[in-house]
Amino acid sequence: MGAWPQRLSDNAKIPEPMTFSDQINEYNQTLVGDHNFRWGYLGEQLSRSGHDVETLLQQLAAFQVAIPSWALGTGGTRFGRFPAGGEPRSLEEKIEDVGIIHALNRSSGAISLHIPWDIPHDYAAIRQLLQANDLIIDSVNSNTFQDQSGQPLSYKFGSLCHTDADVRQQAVEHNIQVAEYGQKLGDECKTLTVWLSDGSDFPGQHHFRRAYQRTLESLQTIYNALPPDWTMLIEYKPYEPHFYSMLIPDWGTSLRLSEGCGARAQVLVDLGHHLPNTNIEQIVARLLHFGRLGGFHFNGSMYGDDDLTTGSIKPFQLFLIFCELVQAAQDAVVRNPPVAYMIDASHNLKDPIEDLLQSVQNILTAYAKALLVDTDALFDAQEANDAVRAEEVLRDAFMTDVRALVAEAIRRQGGALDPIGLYRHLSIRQQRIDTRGKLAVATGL
Ligand code: PSV
Ligand code: MN
Repeated sequence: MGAWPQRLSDNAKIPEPMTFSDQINEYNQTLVGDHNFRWGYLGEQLSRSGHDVETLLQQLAAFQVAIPSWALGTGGTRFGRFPAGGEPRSLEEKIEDVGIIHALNRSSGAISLHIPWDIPHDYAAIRQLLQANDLIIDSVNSNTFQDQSGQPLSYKFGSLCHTDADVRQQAVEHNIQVAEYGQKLGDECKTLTVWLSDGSDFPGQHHFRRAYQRTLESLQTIYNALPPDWTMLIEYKPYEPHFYSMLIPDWGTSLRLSEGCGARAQVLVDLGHHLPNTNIEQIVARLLHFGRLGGFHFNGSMYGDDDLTTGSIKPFQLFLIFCELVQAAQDAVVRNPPVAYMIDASHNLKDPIEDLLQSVQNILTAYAKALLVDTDALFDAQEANDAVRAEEVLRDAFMTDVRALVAEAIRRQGGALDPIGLYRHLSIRQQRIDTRGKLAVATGL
C-alpha cells in the first residue's frame, strides 16, 4: 500500500472536482442495468399497443412544474413548527435548493415568488444565479392576507373587497408593485397570481353583492395596469382563513371575475381548495371548455387545504385531471391558453426537498398515464353509452406501471434515475445543515 495522499507525478493533472452532473451520471451507472431491463419491457409493451415511445418521452421531458419559493421550508401549523434544519434563509438559498431539485428531476425549471416574503434586492445577481441553476422565475404572487410591518392600513377586514376605498387602493397598488418586481426578474415572468383571503366569519357581516362588485373593480384596475403580455390568475378557495364566506369561494366566482377583467385573466385551480369529494376533473374540463384555465396549484388533500404531497391521497383523481388536460390539448375545438403548473404545498413533516421531488414524480406519473389513454376507444365507448368499456379504457392506462417511462424521460435530460435516492445518497440535507445551521428557518410562511 502506498502512502496516502499519494504523490502525483510531476506531469499528472490534478483531478477536477466532480460536478453535480458527474455525480448524477455516476449514480445512474449503479441503477442503469435494472432500469434498462424494466424500460426495455415497458417500451416494448407501449410500442405494441401503438404508442410512439419517442413522442411520449418528449412530452414528458417538456412538462415543467414550477416550485413556489415558500415550499422549501417546513410549513408548520398553527400549533407549531418543526424545522427540517438547513432551510433556506434567503431568496438566493431558495434558488439553490430549487436548482438541486431541477438538476435531479429536470422537470422543475421554474420558481414562483411570493411578495413580500421574497423580495429580490440585487436583480442582476438573482438573474445570474437563476441562469447558473438553469431556472427561471415564471410568476409572482401578491399577499394581501397578512399585514406587513409599517403598512399604513390593515387587511383585517379584507383587501380588494374592503369597504374603505383607501384599503382597496393600497391592495391594488401592492398587486401592481408585485408585477413590477416580476418584470425586473426576466422576460419569462409574465404571470401575476392573486389569491384573496377576503371573506367574512359571521352571517350578515358582508353585503355579498357589494363586496363582490368592489372586488371586481379592484381586480379590473390591477389587470388594466399589467403589461399587455401579462396574465392574471385568480385563485379560489371555499374556506380558510374565513369560515362563513370567502369572497372567491369557487371556480364560478373566479370565472366571472376573470371574464369581467379581460381575456388574459384566467382561473387558477388549487387542488386543495375544494370541499371533500368535489369533482375537480369536471371543473377542469369546464374551464378548458371556456378557455379560462390559467394555472394549477398541485397538492394532496384529505379534508381541505391540507398541503399533503400531490398524488399521495387520490392518485386516480390526479390521473383523471390529467386526462382532461391531455384530451383538451389534442382537441382543436379547445382554445385554452397554456396552463401554468405549480406545486403549492408546504408540509410540516417531510424534508421539503424530498416532498417536492416526490410531488413532481407523482405529477409526471399521472401525466404519463393520461398520455397512454386510448382516447379514440374512450370516445367510442362514450358515444355508445358503454360505461363499462369507457372505464376499462381509463383503468388500462391508469394501471400501467409507468415508472420506467418517467425515469427514462428524466435520464435522457441528464437527471437522476432515482432523484430522491440520489438526494439521500449525497446527504444534501446534512450538507445544508452544515452550511446553514440546524436552526435555519426558511423565510416566508
Ligand atoms: C392559499 O391557501 C394559497 O393556496 C395561495 O395560493 C397562497 O398564495 C398560498 O396558498 C400561500 O401559501
Ligand atoms: Mn394555492
